Amino acid sequence: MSIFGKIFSRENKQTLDQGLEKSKQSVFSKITHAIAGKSKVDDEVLDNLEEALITSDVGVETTLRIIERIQKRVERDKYVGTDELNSILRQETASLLAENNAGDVLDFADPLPQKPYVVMVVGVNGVGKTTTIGKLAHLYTQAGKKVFLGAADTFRAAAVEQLSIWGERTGATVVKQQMGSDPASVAYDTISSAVANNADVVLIDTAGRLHNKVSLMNELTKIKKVMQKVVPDAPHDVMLVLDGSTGQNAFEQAKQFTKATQVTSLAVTKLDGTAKGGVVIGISDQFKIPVRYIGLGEQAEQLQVFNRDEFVDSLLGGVTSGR
Ligand SMILES: Nc1nc2c(ncn2[C@@H]2O[C@H](COP(=O)(O)OP(=O)(O)O)[C@@H](O)[C@H]2O)c(=O)[nH]1
Ligand SMILES: [Mg+2]
Repeated sequence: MSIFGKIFSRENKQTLDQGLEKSKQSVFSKITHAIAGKSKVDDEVLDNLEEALITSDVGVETTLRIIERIQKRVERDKYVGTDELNSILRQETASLLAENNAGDVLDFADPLPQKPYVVMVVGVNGVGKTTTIGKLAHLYTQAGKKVFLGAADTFRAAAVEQLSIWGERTGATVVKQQMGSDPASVAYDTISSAVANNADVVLIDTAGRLHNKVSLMNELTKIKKVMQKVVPDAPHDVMLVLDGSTGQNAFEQAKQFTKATQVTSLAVTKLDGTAKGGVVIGISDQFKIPVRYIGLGEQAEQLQVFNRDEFVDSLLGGVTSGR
């Protein structure tokens, strides 16, 4: 079954709308300002819209791409009223994201491509890695999957403890060693144990130290190599977690990590309580890596599969006229 039918229930849309409320308000007022007193979309309106998007954390390059698309439509259609601008903006933004296949995801209940399906979760300290893993454990166990979690962030005792709590809460099995042990060894234990127990999904938590690119690269490479002794094509997904509330800083982290390791998916957290939600559009466009999940709160149910159309609708919806 497609996720559109199942995952995007009305409750999900509500969670998304509520989570993006601040971002939406901020974008809304900027766009309203951009078209104030204008009935026709002209160069001045487009300049103002450009500024509105850039200051909404969409990012310069992505903003320019969106504006260019709108400009083409305006040229083609000759007269475009500002009352149509919002729907054009939504259409063009959604189709820009579609080019990267962002938002094409599986249902949690669907069979996974490999068994066990191994996900290594990376990102700097505090972005929400452990929380996202806990939420995923919840969603997968709810869908009937057997989940193993690897506590490979061994640098802080609290990190192992935090993952154990998510294990208790969700029924996922947590594999851990004492604090300070070798992360690669924890990853090895987790995968061995997952294979022996016929698990469906393995989520490996890692420490988010970004002191320098070389040491980060070495550490992640070592963890990967050790995993491959048990499951030769593991990890099947390297998921980078980014804190959306840091706006442009999240861009920077994505740049650093994609240089250090091959990132295959993204999760953007903490979109609730920030006005910087536009960053998801820029990140999704610029890195050509699918944004798979978004975090809209601390609760397990507040992690969502990223759906570009719903996201664009929630973030940019509702502005109809400047007159
Ligand atoms: N509001 C909100 N808080 C979040 C979200 N994701 C994580 N957090 C909080 O961010 C803090 C750091 O998260 P944690 O998972 O420990 O980050 P880690 O160091 O990357 O593992 C915790 O207090 C989490 O509850 C989210 O989507 N929304
Ligand atoms: Mg953690």
